[in-house]
Amino acid sequence: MSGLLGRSGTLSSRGGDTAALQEFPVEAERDVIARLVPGTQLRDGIDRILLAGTGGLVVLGYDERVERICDGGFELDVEFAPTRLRELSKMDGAVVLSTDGSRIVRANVHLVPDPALPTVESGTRHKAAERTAAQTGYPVVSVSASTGLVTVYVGGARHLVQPSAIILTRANQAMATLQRYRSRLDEVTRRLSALEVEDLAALRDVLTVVHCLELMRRTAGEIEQDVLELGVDGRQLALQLSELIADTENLRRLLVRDYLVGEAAGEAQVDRALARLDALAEPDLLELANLAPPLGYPATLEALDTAVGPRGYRLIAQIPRVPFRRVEPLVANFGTLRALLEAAQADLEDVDGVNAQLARRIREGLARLSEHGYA
Ligand code: 3AT
Ligand code: 3AT
Ligand code: MN
Repeated sequence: MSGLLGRSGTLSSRGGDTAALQEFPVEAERDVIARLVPGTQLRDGIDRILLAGTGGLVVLGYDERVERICDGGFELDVEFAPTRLRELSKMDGAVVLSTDGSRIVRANVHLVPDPALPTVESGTRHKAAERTAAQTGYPVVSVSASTGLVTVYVGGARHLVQPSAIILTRANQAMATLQRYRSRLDEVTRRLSALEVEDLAALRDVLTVVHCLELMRRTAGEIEQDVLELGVDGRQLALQLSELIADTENLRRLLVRDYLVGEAAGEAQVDRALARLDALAEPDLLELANLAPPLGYPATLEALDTAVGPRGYRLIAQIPRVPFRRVEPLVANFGTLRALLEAAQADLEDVDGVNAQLARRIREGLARLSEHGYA
């Protein structure tokens, strides 16, 4: 499924008979959106059409398929420029760009796509745009003179190209939510660490952290989509986002590696568990118990009270100057955080690749963890 679907219904895929269209060069929606973001020449041209209020119809590609449905107008073949696009859009009909977008090939064209192709639109401009996109596989942009809405049609889907101000309002709200999740994540993670060294953790405490991570992941995904659509207007947002979610992907993996039921998990098993967490729908996240099955526990309230102990990946990885490649053999050797905490320096040195200096560092780190809750 496309990542663009589902969000506020702006991009909706239609079913229907698209089998005959498979051979056409349908661009991925993401790529099409990227061609239209603020900062691009094409977007500049569209914004100018909006200012002029004339409306517009722009076909983003030209080959024999497009040529066949072009009626009249005139051939130009000039370099693309935002101002030219605006001037040419003052005329009736469509403007056709070369497939790479660098040239304006034709203008004042009447598009005559197959009228049998289904369309949800009612205006003639929008009908023509939707059908032309479906028939040729090239994206088609319509700028509505009456509503000021900009729509891009791609294959059987369409997407509303919204002004940055509207997207930013939405994105900033999501960012505030993400910030709240972040503070909560830091809080519940600290709590889990403290419980882990005391050997007092229950599945509930682990899932509370996982839950927070899943909420963050979904919110971050929405913001990422907005960042994509904002182009140059989204730089600030992108920085904020990457700062907030910096280590969360890593944390997710470490938690799964620490707690997945059964033998110490390999990468493939971890990926599978993470995919199962990903697959949980938003309403599933309302019940903590629903997060238990991906880790191998039943989705029951009683299961939440199960006493659990980590293998130790997450906490050992927190100890400064312990290379991550040493964490693996350490955990493999001792099996649990409990055993690692109880290990003497000499026991640690017995592990492959752990010399006296590293063993001391680990011992000291574990001691700090036990005493202060941080490494
Ligand atoms: P004006 O002189 O601008 O009124 P025009 O021949 O320049 O007429 P336009 O392309 O500006 O025509 O289209 C004006 C409207 O006419 C747009 C659309 O609602 C209607 N229209 C044009 N072609 C058709 C058609 N084939 N079927 C139904 N309505 C059409
Ligand atoms: P607006 O929202 O009014 O801009 P619409 O979908 O209601 O768009 P209209 O019937 O009002 O469309 O037509 C507006 C203009 O769109 C008229 C003409 O310049 C252009 N247009 C309509 N159909 C075609 C077509 N098949 N090919 C090229 N241009 C077209
Ligand atoms: Mn109209």
